Amino acid sequence: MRAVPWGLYPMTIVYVLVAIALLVGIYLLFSKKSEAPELKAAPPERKLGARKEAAPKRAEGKAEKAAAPAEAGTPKEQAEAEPAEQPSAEAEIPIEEEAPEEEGRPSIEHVRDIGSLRKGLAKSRGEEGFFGRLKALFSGRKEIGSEIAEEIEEVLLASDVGVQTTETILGRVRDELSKGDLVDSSRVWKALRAEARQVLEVEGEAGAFQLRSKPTVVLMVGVNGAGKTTTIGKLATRMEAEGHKCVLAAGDTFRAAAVQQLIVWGDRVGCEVVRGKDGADPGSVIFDAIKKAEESGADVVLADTAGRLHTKSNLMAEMQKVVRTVGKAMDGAPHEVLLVIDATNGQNALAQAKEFKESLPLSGIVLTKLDGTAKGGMILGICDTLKLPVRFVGLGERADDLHDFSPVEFVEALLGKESEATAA
Ligand SMILES: Nc1nc2c(ncn2[C@@H]2O[C@H](COP(=O)(O)OP(=O)(O)OP(=O)(O)O)[C@@H](O)[C@H]2O)c(=O)[nH]1
Ligand SMILES: [Mg+2]
Repeated sequence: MRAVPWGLYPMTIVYVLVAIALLVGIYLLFSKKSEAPELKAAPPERKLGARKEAAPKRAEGKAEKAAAPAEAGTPKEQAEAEPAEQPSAEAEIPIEEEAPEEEGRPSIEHVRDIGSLRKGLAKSRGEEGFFGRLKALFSGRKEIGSEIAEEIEEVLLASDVGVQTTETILGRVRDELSKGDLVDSSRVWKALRAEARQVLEVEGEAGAFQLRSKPTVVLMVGVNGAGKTTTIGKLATRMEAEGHKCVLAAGDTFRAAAVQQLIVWGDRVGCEVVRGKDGADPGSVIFDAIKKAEESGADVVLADTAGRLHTKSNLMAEMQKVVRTVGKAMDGAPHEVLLVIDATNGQNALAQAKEFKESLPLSGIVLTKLDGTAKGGMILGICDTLKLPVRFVGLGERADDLHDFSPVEFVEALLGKESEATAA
């Protein structure tokens, strides 16, 4: 074996080191570039956040404080909450082609939102749930025949969608099926989704309300246990974090515990709670809250009401009286009357909702506890029957478990793309 000249060893080492340094440099350059777009992504605009730029400095401190109730969960809750910070693989599915063009590309926040919506709808998306059962009908079938209409009907009815709404939705599906003996299953699935979206696009202002007056007076109504007080707490948390000053009105004067529950939320969020004596007239408590909000320059009054009365008087008559009194406190108030419906109550909830709609000037629905039901499809029946827009959906008990409702996003989260891949 020939010996290598002694002088060549140092040169070889130098060449190798230079090559390694070059490779490391190129790697660092490329990894920096790929991070850049994420840092530039702008936060989404929200109706309630419209005045965010003008928010006073105190909002920053409040934002941290307001976030506290969400973080103060059990270790299990905290562990579950952490992944929400990072978009999951599932959450990366963008709003697909059905989104109206003017909405443009969803921002990173937006996509994440669908991920958390989907997470909240886990029961409905599970095997035994609304979406899971529908998905199973299409699974592994590239082409399907007219028999699927009956199978879809069965799932819709079992999910409390209601007879009439089920028929409406099936109309378009049947049109698609009538195009041949065997039809491309993805076309049928698309027809189903499109119809679901149409049912949810009720006339009126969907999603979060505008702060159209100072203060904007929001009345929360609904049967006992529906989630009125909790929704007020969630809304106050969010609005204070966005820099909007809230006043809470303890209009459920029939139960001391109800007032206490609102005070706890007020303390957590850091906003004033106006209360009356036990058994006080609820209208007068809300009247006082509006006056206080006017004096202090608050942006919004969130008024709680009773869901059940101990007296013999009728709840609807009492609520009508409250609406009249609120109108006397401020012209144009209440600006929003939101009916809170418990999604786990099924057809029963629908019957109660009809009664509220007949008696009160409702401006929208808050559908709570969607996380607790496998029958997420019931939202279709609610919208179709009441013809009222859904403004928010509740997907848990924590302060940040309230989502602005958007028909496009909701259909994506409930009947999302994942399923089309199976159907195709
Ligand atoms: N899982 C889940 N629970 C919720 C949601 N919203 C409210 N809750 C729970 O439902 C229960 C009743 O909520 P409340 O806010 O007290 O209901 P309410 O309408 O004010 O009831 P009354 O004051 O009795 O009329 C509470 O235990 C809440 O934590 C939700 O979106 N998901
Ligand atoms: Mg309550």
